[in-house]
Amino acid sequence: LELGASLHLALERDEFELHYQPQVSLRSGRVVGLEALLRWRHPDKGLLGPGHFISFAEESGLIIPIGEWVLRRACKQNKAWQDAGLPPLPVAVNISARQCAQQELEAVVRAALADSGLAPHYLELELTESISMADPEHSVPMMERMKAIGVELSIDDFGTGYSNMSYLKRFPIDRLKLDISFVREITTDPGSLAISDAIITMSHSLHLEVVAEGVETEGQLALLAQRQCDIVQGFYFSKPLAADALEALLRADY
Ligand code: G
Ligand code: G
Ligand code: MN
Ligand code: NA
Repeated sequence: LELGASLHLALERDEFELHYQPQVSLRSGRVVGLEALLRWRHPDKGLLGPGHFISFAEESGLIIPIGEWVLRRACKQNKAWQDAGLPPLPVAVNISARQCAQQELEAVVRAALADSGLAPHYLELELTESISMADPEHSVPMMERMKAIGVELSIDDFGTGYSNMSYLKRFPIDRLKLDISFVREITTDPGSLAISDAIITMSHSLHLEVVAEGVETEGQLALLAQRQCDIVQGFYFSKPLAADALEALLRADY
């Protein structure tokens, strides 16, 4: 089968899964959020990450129905955890450029919230820096419509795009996600530390929280804490986990 046909079938056969990676507050040491990450439970090839199919899905437009599935599943799962008595946490969902460009995104988000019963502030949308900055005349009103629904907004992979910083203050966002490339070298490259430090300071001046991505070592964690980073996410705490494993982790953390 051609990849497009396989992805269609995968949706029909319910072969997609969301895995969840915890985000940990540096202040409290507690889990304060989750990022939902898409996986494909392929009948022959096993569990496939987005690297195997997400760019094709974006180019072919299949990211639209797949992205809708992701939003619905993340909201439904998060509501189920809340109903089961777990501490309520926001779940962050990655939104692709094609979804952002769609007028229907607002209706899709509203429907996912309404059908799941999840309160809007427990859903966060991650928009990449390149999407947000590429066409601010479109992205700013889109973000404002999302904030009017009551969802949280973050800018993903921050620091890698060609940001016009003057737009940042116009974005009605809640947090920035410091790109993994800075975190990876933060203990070895003074430039990466300087940029991370500058992004954290600027974010706080703009009343934004900073989430550091890809934290793998004690050393990275210590530097980020020293520079007042708010939240950390990475293999140091946990890989992205299937829903049942994540639930067990939350029960232990609670
Ligand atoms: O763990 P990881 O391999 O899950 O993710 C790889 C890339 O795929 C990341 O850039 C991530 O943002 C992207 N990605 C993961 N899940 C989704 C999703 O549900 N939708 C979109 N558009 N991108 C995703
Ligand atoms: O682009 P985005 O931030 O949405 O993608 C997150 C990606 O980073 C996923 O592929 C996820 O599996 C991966 N990831 C999460 N934590 C770590 C980490 O500590 N190290 C590395 N190398 N990748 C990570
Ligand atoms: Mn992300
Ligand atoms: Na990222």
